[in-house]
Amino acid sequence: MAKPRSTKSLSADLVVVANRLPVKRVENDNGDLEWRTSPGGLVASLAPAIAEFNGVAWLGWTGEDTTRTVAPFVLDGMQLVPVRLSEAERELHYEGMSNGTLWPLYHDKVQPGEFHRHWYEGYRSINRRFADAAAKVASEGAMVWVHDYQLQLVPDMLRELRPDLKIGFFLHIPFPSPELFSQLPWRRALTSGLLGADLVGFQSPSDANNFHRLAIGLGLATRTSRSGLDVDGRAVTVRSFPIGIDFQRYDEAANDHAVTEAAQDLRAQLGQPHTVMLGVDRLDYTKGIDVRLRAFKELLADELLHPSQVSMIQIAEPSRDQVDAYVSLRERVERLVGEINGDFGRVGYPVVHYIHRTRSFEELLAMYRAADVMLVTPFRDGMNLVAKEYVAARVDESGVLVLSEFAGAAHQLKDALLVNPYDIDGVKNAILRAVEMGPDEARRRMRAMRRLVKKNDAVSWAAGFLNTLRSI
Ligand code: ADQ
Repeated sequence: MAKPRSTKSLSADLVVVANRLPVKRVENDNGDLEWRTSPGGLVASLAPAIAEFNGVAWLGWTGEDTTRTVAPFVLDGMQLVPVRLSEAERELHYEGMSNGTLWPLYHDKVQPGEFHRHWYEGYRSINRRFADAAAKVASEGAMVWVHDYQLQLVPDMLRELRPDLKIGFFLHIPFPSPELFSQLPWRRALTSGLLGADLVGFQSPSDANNFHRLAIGLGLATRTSRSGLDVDGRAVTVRSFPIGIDFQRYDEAANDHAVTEAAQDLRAQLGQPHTVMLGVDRLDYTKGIDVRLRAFKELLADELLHPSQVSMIQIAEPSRDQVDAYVSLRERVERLVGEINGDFGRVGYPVVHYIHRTRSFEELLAMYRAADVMLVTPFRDGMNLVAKEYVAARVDESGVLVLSEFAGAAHQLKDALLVNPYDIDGVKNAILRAVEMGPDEARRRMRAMRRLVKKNDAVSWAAGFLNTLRSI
């Protein structure tokens, strides 16, 4: 890992603007703190593209309370430009407007959101700070790629400052129907914010279509084609770019001897012969963790599944645990886990193994490899990378994926068993089908999904977006 050094003059042909920088400050062997890039994720997908540009800069928050400005630095060939964000600013911009207003609204109001004018003001001022910073770093005619719901005002703000730039925006979460979006008091400002981009990208065609319809409905754009808009004489392209994962990294690591052994150990600990079901999610109310637990509980109560033949592992990554809705979800999930084990477990043999912690890449892989059935049941999800990670990790082409039809991944992974997470009986039937599926059918389905996840990987996603932006 390259040692960070300060940048002298900042000027980049590609500027990535995201809420977070892809780095963490960690202690090195000498006991000093140094920045390290997080493996995987957006950075990995951009790696091949970086070579094509004359300087790449990434703007974002460091993850630390920075009331003072941290100087830009170079790491792994990228200029990293920290944007300062105090605790109080984060409360308005991130916890408030982003996660208290936009997150629930964009996920079809699975939980009611809150609309507060002071949150919006905080959101706007932080978006302004990001736009100002991007305007300073971008070279003449550069491409700027803005990411996600925390920064929707940036494209238009940046266009005003720097009309020479090519601006792209990608939304990682779903985009709601115009009818739902129109509840937002700031609907025009946010829509105009996005229309400042030359290219607005979404996870699925239905998200893109929702935005296309909204912009026309609000009278902020006119239709030029199915994916084209005219905004005051300027062309804006609206398209879907389903995000992918680094297939090769998962595929290779899943074949690793240590991972294979860890998966075998895990299965041995659970008792044999046995069907292992798995859920891996951030502990978020959009992910439908409670749905699959309820379905599992009913299947055990109906004696359609037997506790000596099946067990479930649920890994729930701690997330946004300052927010009331997340606290009550955690209580609900943990009560259900307790009820299932209370009703159906034996001493030393719980039926649900629940882990509320972050797990390492290798540990997750071992679980993916150990699981016969993967349960991905969100009420709404932009894509859901876990579904794709499971497929990439199934190197022996076995295993069955049960997938919500309301995850973006369902547009691509048609060979999963698709379910409506609001229909408990439907989820129960799919789980039973998955448990009982013969190896030939499972292999045929998994093989087709692996081909798809491999072909549409993270690198091809980033290249697809950047090439489209370059060409318009
Ligand atoms: P998320 O809502 O965070 O992402 P997801 O796409 O499933 O959802 O990604 C979660 C990531 O966290 C996966 O890579 C997974 O392996 C990891 N993870 C989950 N639990 C973990 C644990 N306990 N320990 C360690 N790692 C864990 C948002 C959108 C999604 C969209 C992505 C990418 O909400 O819809 O797919 O961005 O665009």
